[in-house]
Amino acid sequence: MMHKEYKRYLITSALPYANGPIHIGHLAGVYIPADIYVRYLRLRGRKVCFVGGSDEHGVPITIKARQLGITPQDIVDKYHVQIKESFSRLGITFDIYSRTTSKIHYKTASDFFKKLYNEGKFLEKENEQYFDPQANVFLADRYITGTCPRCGHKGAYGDQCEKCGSTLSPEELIEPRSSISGSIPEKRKTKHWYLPLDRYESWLRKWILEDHKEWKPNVYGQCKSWLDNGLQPRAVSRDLDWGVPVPVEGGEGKVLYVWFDAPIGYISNTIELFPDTWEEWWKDENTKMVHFIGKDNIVFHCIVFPCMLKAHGGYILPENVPANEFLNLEGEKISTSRNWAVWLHEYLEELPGKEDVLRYTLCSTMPETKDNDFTWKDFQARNNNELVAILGNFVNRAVVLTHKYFNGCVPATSTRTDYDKEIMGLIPGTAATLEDHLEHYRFRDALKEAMNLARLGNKYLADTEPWKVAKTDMERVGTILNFSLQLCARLTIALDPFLPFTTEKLRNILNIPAAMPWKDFDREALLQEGHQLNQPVLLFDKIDDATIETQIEKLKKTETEKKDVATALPECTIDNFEKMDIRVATVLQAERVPKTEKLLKLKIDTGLDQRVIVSGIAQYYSPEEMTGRQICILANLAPRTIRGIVSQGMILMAKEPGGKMRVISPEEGITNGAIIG
Ligand code: B3M
Ligand code: ZN
Repeated sequence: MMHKEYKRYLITSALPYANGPIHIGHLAGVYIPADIYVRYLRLRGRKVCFVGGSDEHGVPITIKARQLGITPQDIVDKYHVQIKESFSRLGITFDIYSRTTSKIHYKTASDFFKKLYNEGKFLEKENEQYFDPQANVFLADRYITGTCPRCGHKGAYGDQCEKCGSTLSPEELIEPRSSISGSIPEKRKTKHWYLPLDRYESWLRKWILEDHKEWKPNVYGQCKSWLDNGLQPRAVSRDLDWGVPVPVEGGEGKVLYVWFDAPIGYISNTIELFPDTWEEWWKDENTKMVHFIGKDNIVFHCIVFPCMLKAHGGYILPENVPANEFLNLEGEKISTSRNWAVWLHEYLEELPGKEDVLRYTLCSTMPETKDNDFTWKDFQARNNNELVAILGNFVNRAVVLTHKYFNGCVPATSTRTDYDKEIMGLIPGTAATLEDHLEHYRFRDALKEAMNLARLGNKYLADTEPWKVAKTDMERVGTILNFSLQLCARLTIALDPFLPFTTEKLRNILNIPAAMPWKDFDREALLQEGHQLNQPVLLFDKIDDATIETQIEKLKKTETEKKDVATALPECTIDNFEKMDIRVATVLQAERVPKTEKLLKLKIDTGLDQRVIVSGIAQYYSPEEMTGRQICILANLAPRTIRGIVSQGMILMAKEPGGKMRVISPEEGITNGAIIG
């Protein structure tokens, strides 16, 4: 297929929410492929703008802020900086990495909305929504908690139960409560603006299903199924106080829906980068726009955002949306809440200098057509058996031998054997194959093809054995090494999009001052005869078992710790707390309750009285250990009869991960009856 030649390439990668760090799933899904692609385009001399940035709105950010008692701005400030820095350390070469809380973005998103509003492109609808009468705010679904109608879990959210995984609507929750004030939410009328996607359906059908049959099957398939199911108008505003304010009459107290403003962030960030020329990037048909995203963002980039652009008018549409599937970790879904993830910022600290090993592994296992799995063992094997044993080994042998026999100068070639010709004959096809893979977003195949050059070099050295030939025929050795060094130089081009740190090292070893352009790929003599090489350094080190074990242990450990920590309860009020009479007491006597394994009968002094509490701690404490000890009790818990004994109150205990119960002991010498609160 012929490719249209474009004047410029606008490449976007999903704007990550700035409420947590980046993990390997994000990288393999979005940022590694996008970066490989833009590096390749730049090598080809194309004019490229690679846009990234933080998505700083959305309800999860406000919830996290509330939980931590800080502002949403505090959260996004922290993570924006962390994410931006970790990307740059991994060599992700954005031309701009800005944020959706920037002034320019507020103006751009606001103007975009106003234009659609003024031109009557929205529907206005009033509906009923849950409202918190005490906090005086409408409640996003996430802010309503209650009992899951499916599994009975008490802390289910208005949009989802995290225990059983069901998608819910707030109406389904049993005993819904506002997690802001704890009060019972009530229904109130509220007005919102909707983008009538249904009106764009036939246009979308043609644009995607007919004109973009070349999109990846996973992307095309998802779009088709959305379209076949029929599109509905989508609300583009929310009752929230964190976001871009709705800039029209009646918009007070409302903000743009995060998925309305976030993709406009691509535009805002381009404006920030090119205040004068941004329009040529967004409005000229000679720009090729490509969105790199994960599969959960397909509908927004293939359906919603294109409809927004179409409704606005004047904008180009994406030429492709090469979404990836998901990356799993050690056979399980990556989960940020369970901490089942490899975090980029931690990786960079713990495995310094191994940026390209991560890039290599994630590209090799990229979930291009289906979900894929990252394992630490595979990471180790790819490093040791491929990067070290193939690439590193080949380069090292070629350079070390050149130093040994030719003082580090590229030797002259003489007669080529038939074998030489056979091997060299394999090279000219590589550039074209690589291009074909890269132009079609097949990054795994492309990397394999580039690595095949190193494989070829290794095989060539093993077959020709210059170290043996050196005893008899130095001219022949020169020919072998010249060819090998040309191959090393070619690797600096072929691998540059994938392993930029390594190709830089390699260029230093080969004494190539600047990156060679893609068009040099097929040139036979990339290095001139007599060219002086620098001293070799190893491109890669072996990764030992201990390093891998440490990572696996860390993963397992954080996961068990996290898994057993009870999930947070919905917010409560001081009133809820003040109803509880919690005070310090002393155990006067303790004995086992006969015929039970778990129960101790404790006689205690509460300062108010002496009373009996039966407690299920016999597995953890002997009567002797408890006697004389100060403890904390809930004194006004309604009495219960346990094994015929009336228990008046409850001892406060901490339940360790794993279930072990520990008594909470106050500091020594506190008066019995002292109130805790
Ligand atoms: N922040 C969703 C995500 O990280 C969202 C992407 C926005 S791209 C405009 O999955
Ligand atoms: Zn449930």
